[in-house]
Amino acid sequence: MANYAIGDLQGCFTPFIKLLSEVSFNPSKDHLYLVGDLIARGPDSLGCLDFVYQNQDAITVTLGNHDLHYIACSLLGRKPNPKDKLTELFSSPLHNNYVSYLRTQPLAVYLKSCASFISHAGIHPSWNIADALNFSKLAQQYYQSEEVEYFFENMYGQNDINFIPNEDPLTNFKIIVNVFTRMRFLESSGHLNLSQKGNPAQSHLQPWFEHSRFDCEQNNFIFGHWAALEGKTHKRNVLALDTGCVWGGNMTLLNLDNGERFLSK
Ligand SMILES: [Mn+2]
Repeated sequence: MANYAIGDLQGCFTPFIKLLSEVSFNPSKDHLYLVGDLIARGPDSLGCLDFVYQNQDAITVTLGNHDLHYIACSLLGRKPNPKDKLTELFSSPLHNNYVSYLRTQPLAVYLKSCASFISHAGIHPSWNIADALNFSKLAQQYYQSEEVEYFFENMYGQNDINFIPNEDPLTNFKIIVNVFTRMRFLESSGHLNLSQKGNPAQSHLQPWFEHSRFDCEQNNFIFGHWAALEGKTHKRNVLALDTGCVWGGNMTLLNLDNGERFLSK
């Protein structure tokens, strides 16, 4: 049995399947962790999500911002932005099943066997792993609840405070979603700056993983979301897997058991 992680698919079905065949992925023995953003912008979001849905026993997804947006549009009856290229997904007979399935998936997981924490955008430096997993569970309770529409309706926008838990469930939800699915740079106060997206070399702000807390961590932190990093964090234990396949780059697969990386081309 092997454990693998793959960065953002974003509808790039052909490179996804190519990577799985390169490592002879066997859904009856192996497990695949997808770091999120399975869909949106790329040529075949339906192909990607349907494959994941059909092989769900062998796959765990840590949801990304595009996955949450798809669930939100669906539950709130909103039309997706044409540039996301999700029309086929919305008109699929399995559309509601896909949405229900995604709502069963977490925002973060921890794999004890390879001491690895996985989420779409990363972990806030002020959160330890136990806190982070509790926060992931808390947000999941909200998006699996009867009040799911209320949470998704009000999910967007910068939260004023980063520090949780708060008394207000919606504030907690926004903070957790922003950290796990949208975070890149932090202000010196620890607040998220959600407006900058580029390469850290061109910013005066600090990427979340540059915090000194990660220098003495025994665990690995695996994330996607930030294509401008081109798979590099310059940290031994912080591993960036979004290598911009949808923008003409590669897709990256990581063997979580031995650290070996595979690129789609
Ligand atoms: Mn993302």
